[in-house]
Amino acid sequence: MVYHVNKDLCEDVKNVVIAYAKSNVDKHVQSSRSEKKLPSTSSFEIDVDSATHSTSPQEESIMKPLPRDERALFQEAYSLGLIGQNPDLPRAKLIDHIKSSKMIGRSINHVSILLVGLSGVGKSATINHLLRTKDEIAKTSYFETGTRSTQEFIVYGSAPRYEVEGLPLGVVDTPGFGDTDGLYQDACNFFSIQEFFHTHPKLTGHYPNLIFVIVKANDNRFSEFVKWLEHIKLQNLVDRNNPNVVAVITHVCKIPNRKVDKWSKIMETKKTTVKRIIFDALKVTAPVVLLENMYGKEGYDLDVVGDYTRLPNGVLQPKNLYEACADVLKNNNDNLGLITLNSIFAPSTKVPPPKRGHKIEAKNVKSQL
Ligand SMILES: Nc1nc2c(ncn2[C@@H]2O[C@H](COP(=O)(O)OP(=O)(O)OP(=O)(O)O)[C@@H](O)[C@H]2O)c(=O)[nH]1
Ligand SMILES: [Mg+2]
Repeated sequence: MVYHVNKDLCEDVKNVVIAYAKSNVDKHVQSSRSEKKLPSTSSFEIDVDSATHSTSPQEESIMKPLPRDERALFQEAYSLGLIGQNPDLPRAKLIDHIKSSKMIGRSINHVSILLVGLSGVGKSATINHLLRTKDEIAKTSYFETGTRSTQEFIVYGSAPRYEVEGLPLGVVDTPGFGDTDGLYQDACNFFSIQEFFHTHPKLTGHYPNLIFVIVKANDNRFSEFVKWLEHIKLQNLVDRNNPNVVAVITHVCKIPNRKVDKWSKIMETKKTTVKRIIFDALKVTAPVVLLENMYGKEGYDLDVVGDYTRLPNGVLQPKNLYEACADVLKNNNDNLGLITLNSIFAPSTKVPPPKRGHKIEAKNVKSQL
């Protein structure tokens, strides 16, 4: 599906974008406040119920997918005797976890991570890094803007402890903002993100479980960054009551790092700046994670430690990113998000090959000229 923006928008695209988005705010999601029950911890390996990742064939044979909709969720809860009591059955625990995510406006059967940021900051490369895909599943581009659509890549996990399989995690790549094709292209990109969430079969009306705001360590497009954040705010996807934002600084090895102390100091300053800008624009506090996507032999040839690589300050990536995500999900009591993240990214779990999911093309201004 190609989402077209009328040519008249060229007159004053920004105002139209803002007005249109504002008119949709009321229709979109309103989350309820939830009590935060789980303490924040930086250990990624701790599951909501200290879950193990056993995969014995016997356990797998009783596993089922998530309830397909709210009616199915209710029916299952009823059949388990969950209405009015709380038995200690695996699927009953699962339903409790789904309910905790539903309480804060997250989808009951589709966990999602949305990536946003200016053009060329490394959104697509971060997806490839996170999903550890050998092939470049999300197309990256060095010379010109790479991504011209909002495109989801889905991986599926399973959690035998809760007798659930096919737990979907949709990682959503988006076109960048502020590229050389100008304001009209920015508007088309903005609408493709908005349309993606308005038409997604499982995400419509829900907040993404996580939003990665990506910035580049050696980028000084601060005013564009602030503008983009303001646009993102208008999409009504940032949850101020249960903050779902994680900031990611990419290209970190581009900053000279022979003297690690100096590098670490520079990085701390950058982290503080990014945190402040995000807070000012989105009114949420976000953890900030450092990432180098060119970690292999063709790039900075970072030390490999198991499934991870080591940044100049010794921190393992993308473990640092999973841990920041797990903390956010725990703080929000977003337990379906946490089970799903753990089922896919727990140590020694092989990330399954991603499948392409929902997609909304952004009109390519250049190709129309
Ligand atoms: N050195 C270095 N290069 C990176 C990093 N992340 C991405 N790149 C490179 O930067 C270029 C742009 O990366 P992309 O992932 O295409 O950036 P994007 O944000 O998806 O770009 P658009 O889709 O155009 O908005 C590519 O050549 C990547 O290989 C990083 O952490 N370090
Ligand atoms: Mg891209």
